[in-house]
Amino acid sequence: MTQDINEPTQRSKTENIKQFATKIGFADCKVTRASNRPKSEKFYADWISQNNHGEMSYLVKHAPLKTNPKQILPNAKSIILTTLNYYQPRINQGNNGQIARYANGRDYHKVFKKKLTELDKKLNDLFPNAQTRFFADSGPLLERDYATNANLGYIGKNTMLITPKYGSWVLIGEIIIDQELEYDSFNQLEHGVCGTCTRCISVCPTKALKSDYTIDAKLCISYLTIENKGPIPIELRPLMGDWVFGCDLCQEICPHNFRQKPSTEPNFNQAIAGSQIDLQEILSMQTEEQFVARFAGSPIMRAKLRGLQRNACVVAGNLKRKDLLPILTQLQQSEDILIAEHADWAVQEIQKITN
Ligand code: B12
Repeated sequence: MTQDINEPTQRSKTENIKQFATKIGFADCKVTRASNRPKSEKFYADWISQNNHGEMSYLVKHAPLKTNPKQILPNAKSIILTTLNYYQPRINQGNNGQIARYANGRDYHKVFKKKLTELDKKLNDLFPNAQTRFFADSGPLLERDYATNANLGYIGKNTMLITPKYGSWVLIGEIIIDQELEYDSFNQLEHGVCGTCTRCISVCPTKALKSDYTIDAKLCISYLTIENKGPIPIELRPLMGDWVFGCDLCQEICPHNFRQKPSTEPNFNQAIAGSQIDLQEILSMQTEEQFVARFAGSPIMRAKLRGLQRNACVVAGNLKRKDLLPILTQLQQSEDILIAEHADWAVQEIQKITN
């Protein structure tokens, strides 16, 4: 049987998908074979067995799925990987808490969900009855590896996916589909290399980055301020500086990030938390309702009021914010022992210079 010349071929369908993805605001879109197992399968297992994941137990639970899309979609054939540029110039005034750039505006999970839903509809037009599953971040796939397989970028010593157009200031989302597409493959020549550069390793105050492209997540300021729900280890507190939610130091120092371009995605520009946060405002919040009213729709919600206040105490102590002593003294009496203890630590840090 001869193929109908009007029937779009795999190549033109793939091209159509990529064009549509960039039209709806993705920075890039590439495709890898679902059966193309990431090279880091063993690396991931070792990373977990060495307890680099700390208390992120979902990473252990996800281990069998991380490199096995067929366990997510049984007839998985292709993974369509997309990136979104989220870079924002930092507007910091005065001595306050810093927020990582990815968390300045609207939660990227929501932004991806909307865009991936649109892309998914497009896929359904091109392949009626196709089965798909999509994720961004919260899914159980080793996203950076699949993104590398699809040639979206390469992994740097800061463990970030570094892209030719936007450096590492991109987030990743993907759609798994049970259809064959035209595939991209990793081409080192299209990317930079880290070479002998170790700036990210040196800049990390908590020494979370190792020289073998690995991170000890338990030491990463991002983990300490977001994923960690308990006390922040005392010896790490002074090293957190003014980071109250996440950290960008290992990206800011990266020479590949000269490629940064402000994101045109309105949801990222619409600052909910902004790049800097008023510590007095955070420390004075009394109810979860106040917290939700201020941060609804923002990634900050993940820390909850309790986590954010804990972090704000540490930053207040590090910045020696004498003006915050009255509110910190009140928090020393908190019924929540986590808050009381962190407030206590901050008061002692501030009094070290004021006495
Ligand atoms: C758990 C997690 C964290 C943890 C652990 C981070 C880590 N490096 O593993 C913590 C809380 C610390 C964290 C922090 C951040 N995260 Co995070 N995180 C994740 C999550 C959910 C899983 C990552 C994971 O499985 N880690 C385990 C390690 C072993 O796997 P991996 O890092 O993905 O990939 C490794 C292997 O592929 C291997 N590898 C690949 N090639 C090679 C080559 C060689 C030679 C070697 C040896 C290894 C190797 O090295 C990679 C890096 O370790 C992913 C989303 C996802 N579903 O994948 C987001 C994700 C990695 N995070 C992301 C972001 C944005 C961040 C922060 C920048 C947020 C912030 N500003 O605070 C920081 C960056 C800190 C850093 N330098 O990694 C983005 C990264 C985008 C990008 N451009 O790379 C992701 C992909 C989310 C998304 N969908 O966009 N994160």
